[in-house]
Amino acid sequence: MVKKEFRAEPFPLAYEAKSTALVMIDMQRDFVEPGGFGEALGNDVSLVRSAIKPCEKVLAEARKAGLLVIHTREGHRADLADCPPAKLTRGGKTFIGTNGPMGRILVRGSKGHDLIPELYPIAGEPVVDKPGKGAFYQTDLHLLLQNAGIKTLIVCGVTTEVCVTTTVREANDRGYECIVPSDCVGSYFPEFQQAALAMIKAQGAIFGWVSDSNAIVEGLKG
Ligand code: TIU
Repeated sequence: MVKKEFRAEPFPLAYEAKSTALVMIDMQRDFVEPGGFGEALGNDVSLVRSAIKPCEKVLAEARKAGLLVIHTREGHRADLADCPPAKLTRGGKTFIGTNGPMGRILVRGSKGHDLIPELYPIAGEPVVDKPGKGAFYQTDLHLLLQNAGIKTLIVCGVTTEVCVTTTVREANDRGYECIVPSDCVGSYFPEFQQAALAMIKAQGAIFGWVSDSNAIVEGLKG
């Protein structure tokens, strides 16, 4: 078995392609395009769009290397029965389920809930629908990863300090080694982006490793 590794901080991460998955978190129109949930919350979505191109690069290389690729989407049933009331009216306002330019915000089946065309899944790539911020909460993600013998996760997507970090923490507690390419994750708050990435790799990779798209591509080719 050829030992491979990703250049990363706080130290290189050894991995095997057969036990590594790329998890693309919530690259949905609702978070990266105008008129969706992200914008309804008062955010400037142009800030997270920088992650799209690096994600495309990593996704293409992961597919070439034969990695399992999993996409997630945050969203709810049409009747919102799976949306906690506290999430529905967060900040005293209701956005989820209301009509926006891309259909009902964060409701499964609406245009805004869909994944962006640049990173659209291809046949055979599982899409995991999640009602929360973490991708493991009330989903079958752990089961899919366990059945595929996955130990290492490359985690990309949006937003860094919300769904990406929540997922990395959930994954770390379940025994996965997570590596986050810093340019493949995006936040509406640059200072949160920086702090979230610093927290992941602190204390000898307390939650995981931080890298970048070039290092992931090099590592996958290596
Ligand atoms: N608001 C925000 O930054 N993020 C979310 O609500 N969801 C995800 O990060 N996917």
